[in-house]
Amino acid sequence: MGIRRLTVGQAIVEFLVAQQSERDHVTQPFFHGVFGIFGHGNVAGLGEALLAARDRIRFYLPRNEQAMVHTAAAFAKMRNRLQTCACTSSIGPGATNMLTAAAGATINRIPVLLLPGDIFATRRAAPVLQQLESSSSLDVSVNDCFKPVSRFWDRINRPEQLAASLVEAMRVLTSPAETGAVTLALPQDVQAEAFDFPEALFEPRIWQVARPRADTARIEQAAALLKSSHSPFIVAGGGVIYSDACDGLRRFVERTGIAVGETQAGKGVLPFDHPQSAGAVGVTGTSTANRIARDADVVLVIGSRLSDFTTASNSAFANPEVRFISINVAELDAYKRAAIPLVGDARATLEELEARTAGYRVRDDYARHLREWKSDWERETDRLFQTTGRRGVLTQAEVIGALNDTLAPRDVIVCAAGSLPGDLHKLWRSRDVKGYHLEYGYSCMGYEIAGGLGVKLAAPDREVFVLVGDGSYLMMAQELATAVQEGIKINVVLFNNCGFSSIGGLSASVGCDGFGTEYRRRTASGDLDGASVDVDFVANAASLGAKAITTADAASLRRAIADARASSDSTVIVVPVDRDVRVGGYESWWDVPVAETSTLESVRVARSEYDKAKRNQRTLL
Ligand SMILES: Cc1ncc(C[n+]2csc(CCOP(=O)(O)OP(=O)(O)O)c2C)c(N)n1
Ligand SMILES: [Mg+2]
Repeated sequence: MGIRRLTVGQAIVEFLVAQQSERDHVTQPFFHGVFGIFGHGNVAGLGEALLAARDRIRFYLPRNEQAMVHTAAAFAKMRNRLQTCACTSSIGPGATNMLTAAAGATINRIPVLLLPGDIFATRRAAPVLQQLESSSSLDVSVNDCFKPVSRFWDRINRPEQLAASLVEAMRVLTSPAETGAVTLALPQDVQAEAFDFPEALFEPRIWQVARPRADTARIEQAAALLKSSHSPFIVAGGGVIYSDACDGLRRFVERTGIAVGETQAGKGVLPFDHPQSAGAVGVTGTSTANRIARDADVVLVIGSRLSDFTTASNSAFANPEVRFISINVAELDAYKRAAIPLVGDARATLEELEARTAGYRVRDDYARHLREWKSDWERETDRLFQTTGRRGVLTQAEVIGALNDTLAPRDVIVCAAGSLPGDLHKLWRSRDVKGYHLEYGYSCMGYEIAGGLGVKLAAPDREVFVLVGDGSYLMMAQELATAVQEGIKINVVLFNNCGFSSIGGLSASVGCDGFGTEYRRRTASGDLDGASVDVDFVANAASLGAKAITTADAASLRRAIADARASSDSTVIVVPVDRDVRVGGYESWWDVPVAETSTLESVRVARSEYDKAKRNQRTLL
C-alpha cells in the first residue's frame, strides 16, 4: 500500500478535493470550496495547505466567521444538500464565532464542515493566546461548545486519528437523515505535523445519497388510513425539495385532489396558483391552509420536522379524530404526533404510497371549499399589496407586492428573521421551487446577506434578492464587502422601520408596549426622546463597496429593482417602511407565554387572552 507524507492540514485538503456525492446518477464534487479567516490555529497548518492547493480548491475570504458558515449553509441548501463548503477558523474567538451558524445548520439539517483551530495537543506552550483554562481538566477548549450543535464532532489530537474521522465526517454530511454541522477541531501543532498517510485516503470517493424506502406494511397501513379520509391535508416541508419530490407530489395531489400546505422550508413545492396549493400553513399561514388544517382528519406530513410555527404551537389540527402519517428520512421526525412513521426518502416513499391509493379522490365539497378559500386568499393578498402607510410611507406588504411583480420567476429571494419571513410566507407568490430561500429553523438575524452570497455562488445564473430588516442588516452587513471582493453579485432590499418591528408587535401583544424595540435617541438627561436614530444606510452600504440608493415611492422602487437586476454590481436598495402597518395573522396562534402576574393592566388583559388561546393547544400522542 502506498503512502504519502503530508501534514495533517495538507491531508485534509487533499481529502476534501477527492470527495464526491452521487444521487440519481449525477456525480459532483462534494466541496465547492473553503471559506476561511486565518489566525494562529490555522494560518500555518490549513493555511499552507490551501495555498498549495489553490488551483484545485477555491478559497474565499469572508469578513466574519459566523457569516461564512451561513454562506456555506445557504450554498448547501440551494444545492439540495448534495454539495457544500468547508469553513476554517483560528482558535478561540474565531472558532466560537462559528457556533451560532453551526446551530443554524444543524437545526435546518444542512451539511457544513467546520474546521476550527484548537489549542496545542502537546500542551507544551499552554496556555496559548485565547485558550480557555479549566481547573478540572486540561482536556477542555472552547471547541467543546460545538458538541451539542454538531451532528458529528471530533478533535484530532494525533495524525493517526485523522483518516477515520474524515470518513465519519463524510458519512454524516451526506446522510439525509443525520446531516448538519460537522466539526473537526484541529490543534494547531497537529495541523502542521507531517505523517505517512495511506494513499487510499486521497483516492476519489463517491458518497451515494440513497433513497431509502419505508417499511411496506406501514405504507399499506398509511394507504388504508388515507383512503378512509374525508378531509385530508398534506404538510410539505423542506424535505420534499431536498429529495427532489416536487413533481411526484404534484402528480399525487392532481390525482387525489388533496390540498398542500407549505412550511417555510417547503414553500414553492407547488406554484402558488396550482389548484391544490393552499399556500403557507401555521402561525404565518394563509386562511386557506389553516382552515383545511383545522378540519383535517388525516394529515400527511412530508419532509417536515413540525416546528411550532407549522403546527401553530400544536393548535392547528383541531379535529378530535385527526391522525398523522409522516414521511421522513429521519426517525426523529417520522414518529412525531404519533404518526404512522414512514421512515424513508420523500420521493421514493410518496411513489409507493401513491401506488397503493389508486382510485382515491377527495369529495366535491372539499374541492369546492379549497377553490373558494383559495380565491378569497388571492383577493386578500391583492388587498394587502395595496395597503398604504401613513404620510405616504410604503408598507412592507406594498414593497413585497412590488418585488413579487417585478422579479422574474427564477429570481431567488433570501430572508431569515424579523417580520419579513411571516409576511413573505403568507404573501409571496412562488413560481419556482428554488425561488424562495428562507432560513426559518433558527431564524438567525444576520443570515440574510451572508446567505445571499451562498445562494448566488450556488446559482450564478439566477438573480438573488436579499430581503433584510434594518435590525438584521445592522447585525451583519459586512459581507457586502466580501460580495464586492469576490465578484458575487447580490441585490439587497433593506426594509427600514427604525427598529425591531416584529418584536415590537409581539411585545405589544403580550402587553409590553413595544418596550426596547425601537432605535431611539437618548437625551442629555438620559431619557429617550421620540426621534429615531437616523442611520444612513445608503452611506453605510456604499462604504462597503456596494451601489446604494433610497427609494421612497412605489414607482422609484420598481425602477431601482429593475436597475439593480440589470447591473453587474451588488446594489442595496433602502426602503423606508411604515413600522406600524403590519400584516396580521390568519386563524392561527403562537404560544408566547404572558406574565401571569403584573402591575400593568395591559399585561393582565393579554394574559387572560393567552389563557383562553392555550385551551386550544393539544397534546397529540
Ligand atoms: C441573532 C438574533 N437575535 C435576536 C433575534 C430575535 N429577533 C427576531 S426578529 C428581531 C428583530 C428584527 O429586526 P429587523 O431586522 O429590523 O426586522 P423587523 O422586525 O423590523 O421586521 C429580533 C431581535 C433573532 N432572531 N436572531
Ligand atoms: Mg426593522
